[in-house]
Amino acid sequence: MYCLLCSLSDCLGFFCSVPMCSTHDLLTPLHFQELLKPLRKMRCVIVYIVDLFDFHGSFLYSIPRIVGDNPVLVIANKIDLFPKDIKFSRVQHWIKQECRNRGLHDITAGQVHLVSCKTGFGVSEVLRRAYQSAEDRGCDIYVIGAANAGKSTFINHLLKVSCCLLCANVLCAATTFLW
Ligand SMILES: Nc1nc2c(ncn2[C@@H]2O[C@H](COP(=O)(O)OP(=O)(O)O)[C@@H](O)[C@H]2O)c(=O)[nH]1
Ligand SMILES: [Mg+2]
Repeated sequence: MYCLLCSLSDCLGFFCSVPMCSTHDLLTPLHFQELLKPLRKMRCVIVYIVDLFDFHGSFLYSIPRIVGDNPVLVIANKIDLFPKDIKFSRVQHWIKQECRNRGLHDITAGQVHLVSCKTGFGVSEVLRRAYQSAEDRGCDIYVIGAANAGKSTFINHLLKVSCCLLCANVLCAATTFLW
């Protein structure tokens, strides 16, 4: 792997000293792989986030081994960075094919969601599908993805929506009070 900073520093004639990954015990790729190992044996629904703007860079090549036989919903995130007239079905088809080529053989275009976790575009549909699948299987949902794919933004959006729903319920309860 070759980082952007390395390629720039090559051109500019200085040495890039940014390490490709941390050497801290809790931040090594091996540690993360160990953390994810139990997932393949668990009954769960996987929401797998990839960065659409850096699809191959953010694709986890170990994903087929991580998910096992569990159902996977693919979130192709950061669609807001693409032109507005982009043809969704073609992008979905391309992602489906790329996922299949990388070992997620059962992925269908319907399991690929073009989303912007930043603006919230497409998030409610993917949530509805994930909740439904988790309810049917009676299991939890796990959100996984490479660094910078958008996991935190997705979960923050989720929390914001949940808070709004909670407020809406309180408001509804308040307005339907008899006194
Ligand atoms: N344009 C755009 N940027 C996003 C989106 N989702 C996340 N980001 C940005 O991508 C970067 C990494 O996001 P983050 O949620 O921290 O990724 P994580 O490492 O997977 O938790 C941050 O700068 C986010 O603001 C999105 O839908 N659109
Ligand atoms: Mg994060």
